[in-house]
Amino acid sequence: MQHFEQLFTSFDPAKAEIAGAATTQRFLSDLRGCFADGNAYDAALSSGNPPIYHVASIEPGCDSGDLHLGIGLVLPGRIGSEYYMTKGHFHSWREAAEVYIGLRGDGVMLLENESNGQCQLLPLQPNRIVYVPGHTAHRTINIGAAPLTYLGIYPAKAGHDYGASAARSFRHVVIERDGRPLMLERSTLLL
Ligand code: PAN
Ligand code: ZN
Repeated sequence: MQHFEQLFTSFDPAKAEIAGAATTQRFLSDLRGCFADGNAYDAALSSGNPPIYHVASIEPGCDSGDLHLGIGLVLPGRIGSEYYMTKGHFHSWREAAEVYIGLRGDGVMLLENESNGQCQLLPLQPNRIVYVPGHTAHRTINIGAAPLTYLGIYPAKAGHDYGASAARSFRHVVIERDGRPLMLERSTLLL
């Protein structure tokens, strides 16, 4: 059953706001276990609990052919040398793919395939499209100095799985090194 008022709407690409949409705000405390440097995380949290990102979602229907969409904004910043990022997830319905479109700022998407562990780091920037295949954990990372905003479109029945496999154990981390992003295997980090 579709909600007519959600079939036509407008959005603010700079603020990542959609008229009338429900918005989820994530703070640093919501990302416990995501950042590789636990000491840097605890230190940052002890001096405050800053917002890290938010997502405004439109969910017009939930039949098997329906689509949902979300506009996200990840603030600029780092915990230790690791950039601010989303929790990241698999879709609960693993086959569900997703299309991301960059709107503002300078970001990357970290993709990790569930079955073979293969990982990719793809640019997420204005006028760029990232196709996230099914069975792929995905995380959005702001590598710039300004807010990163993007639009994501996915099957209504995708669902979000934030379990240990996605949120806590992405095998790779993206850190800032000499002013540039660098992807490293988590297991090689000496902290
Ligand atoms: C996006 C994400 C959004 C926030 O709309 O939900 O970027 O990231 P987390 O869900 O990992 O907190 C999406 O991929 N939806 O499926
Ligand atoms: Zn998704």
